[in-house]
Amino acid sequence: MLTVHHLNDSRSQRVLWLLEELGIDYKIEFYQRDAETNLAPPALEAIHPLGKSPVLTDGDNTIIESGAIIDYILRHYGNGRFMPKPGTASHEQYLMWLHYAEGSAMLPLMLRMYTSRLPDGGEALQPRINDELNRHLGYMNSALEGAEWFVDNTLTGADFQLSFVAEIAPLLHPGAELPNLDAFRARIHARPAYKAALEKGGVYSFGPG
Ligand SMILES: N[C@@H](CCC(=O)N[C@@H](CS)C(=O)NCC(=O)O)C(=O)O
Repeated sequence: MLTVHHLNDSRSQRVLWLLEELGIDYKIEFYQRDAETNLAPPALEAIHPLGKSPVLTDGDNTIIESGAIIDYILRHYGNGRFMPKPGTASHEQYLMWLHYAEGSAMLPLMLRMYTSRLPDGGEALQPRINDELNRHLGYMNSALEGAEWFVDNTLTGADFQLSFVAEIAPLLHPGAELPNLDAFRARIHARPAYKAALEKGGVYSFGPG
């Protein structure tokens, strides 16, 4: 049985959304962030030493990294859905965006989150972080020009992975003009499977307002 080790208010929400879209059986093991530190509880370290969420367990397989988890689910349980055919140029684009989300787009967002907790708000670093946020979020916004989804204008695993970037961007880079990214987020939030995933996953502060 597929089991998602799910932390409230976290990247694992997008994995639940994917599983709801696929309509396959899965189980959720719930973990709560510490009210003071916001960190995951030590119980998650018993599943994987990093103690981060999401973790997917499936028989003998324990998989971390949401991009790898999405890809694993699609390869093993997707029946061809949400993934361009391997060997095609579209598949290369799917892999590129799947890696891009955590490999590049999340970095300036995380820098903004952590530096803003410094006593002076990390003032000296903010211009550089702003440039990077504009560069990456602007890149995503232009990739969506005239398209609803990132690859072939068809919903793929890349969109599930990029959904978290689109969800936290307005909180960490407010006021940026990103109309296509805003529409992407709204499109995701309107999907019945997304709403079902929200109900199953519990507290998630980055969903529809
Ligand atoms: N790149 C990883 C990031 C995993 C990660 O940092 N997860 C956060 C939740 S969004 C977490 O578990 N935070 C709790 C902690 O660090 O204790 C992924 O995409 O799965």
